[in-house]
Amino acid sequence: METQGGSRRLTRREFLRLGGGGALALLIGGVTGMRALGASRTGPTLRPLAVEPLANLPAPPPVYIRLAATDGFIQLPGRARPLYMFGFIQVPFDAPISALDIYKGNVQAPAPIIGVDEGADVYLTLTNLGLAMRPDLDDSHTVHWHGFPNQTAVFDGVPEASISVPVGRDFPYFFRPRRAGTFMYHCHFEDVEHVQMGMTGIVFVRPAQNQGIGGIPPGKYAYNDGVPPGDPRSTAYDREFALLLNEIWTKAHDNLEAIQENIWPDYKPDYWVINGRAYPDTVRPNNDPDLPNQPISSLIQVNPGERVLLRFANLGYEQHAMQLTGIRMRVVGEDASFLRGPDGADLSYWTNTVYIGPGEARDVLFVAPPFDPDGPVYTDAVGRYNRYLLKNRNYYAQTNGGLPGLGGMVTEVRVYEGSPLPPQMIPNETYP
Ligand SMILES: [Cu+2]
Repeated sequence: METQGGSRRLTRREFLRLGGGGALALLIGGVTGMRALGASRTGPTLRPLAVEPLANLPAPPPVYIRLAATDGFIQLPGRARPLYMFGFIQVPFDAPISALDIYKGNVQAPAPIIGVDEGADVYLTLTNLGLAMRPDLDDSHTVHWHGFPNQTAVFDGVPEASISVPVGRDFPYFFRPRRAGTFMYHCHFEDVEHVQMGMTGIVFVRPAQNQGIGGIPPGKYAYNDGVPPGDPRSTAYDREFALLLNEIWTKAHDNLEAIQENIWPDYKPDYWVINGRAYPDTVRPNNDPDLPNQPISSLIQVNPGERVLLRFANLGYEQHAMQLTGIRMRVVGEDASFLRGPDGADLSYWTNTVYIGPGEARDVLFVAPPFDPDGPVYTDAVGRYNRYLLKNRNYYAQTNGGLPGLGGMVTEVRVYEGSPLPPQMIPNETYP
């Protein structure tokens, strides 16, 4: 073992061992089903508690992602007509633009979840397919990786400061994530409109520590915490769920569909969604056939005693207060910043309500309680479970278009009897 400048070089044996157990860059969703991009990783290091760039390490293999920008429709409970959206959808990386017509007008909401490894070279090509419903709107689009620290202007996706992608063209963005945590991405072209219309997604960065360093075993960690999983300061987890919060002002969407001017200062949302779905659709499984353009579930299915990471991001225009009734949550990261002081002090905190402003993210851990056979018990295809609601504590956000009954920004944590669930293979995995 050698240590150089705070990072550690690997022996050849360690290098090979780590390369064989590579972490994954994962995407979920797409109207055709779950997708995963593999990227084996060879460059881990134990990081000091403060943020520091990877150094003197072999580069991990690059990751290639291509997103197409277009429009389409989603379903909302209690609303008779589908809702018009803009958005992104994952498409084949090497296909010519002329082969992508099948995706035009077939957008997904929200955009795919993107998970990449710290230090990986990420190539993200954005292709603008144009809008099927509004061919008169020849809007450009961009990808802005919100909160990402090491960007250059040309890859930042702010059109006024760099470039944007016109209809029928590609642009290759390049990122090298240097910091673990939960970020988000969105179009920055006419951003008030395009963000509200659905060009939003979660991107998160897995820490180098996942490969196992020193006394810390390989595993899943939210941050480079520098402590073994049994330590109370650990950020180790068994399952992770990316939860993108948005409100929807349906009038704006209807106006855009009907070629009407929209007055944005009148913003008055009437739906509140997690991963593009309103309750009870939030608890339907991934790739539910009744929600072909909203493939990402928010259902949190867990075994008793498991450690769960919630990756919250808010790309609405309101602050949201997400409450998990009956289970304490520990906030370990805010806006992709690990809550640990420069002297190593643990700055994480316990709460039952996580407050998240627009453009903000939170990394939150909880431990699933034991199954309680005497509590209210429900049954689904997996088995018997206790149910804990994860919900926006504001009553106005628990409705679907003002209709009676529980709806909106609400989902469920299901803790099953026994431990019937297999290890999680992808974020937000569901077991229908
Ligand atoms: Cu856009």
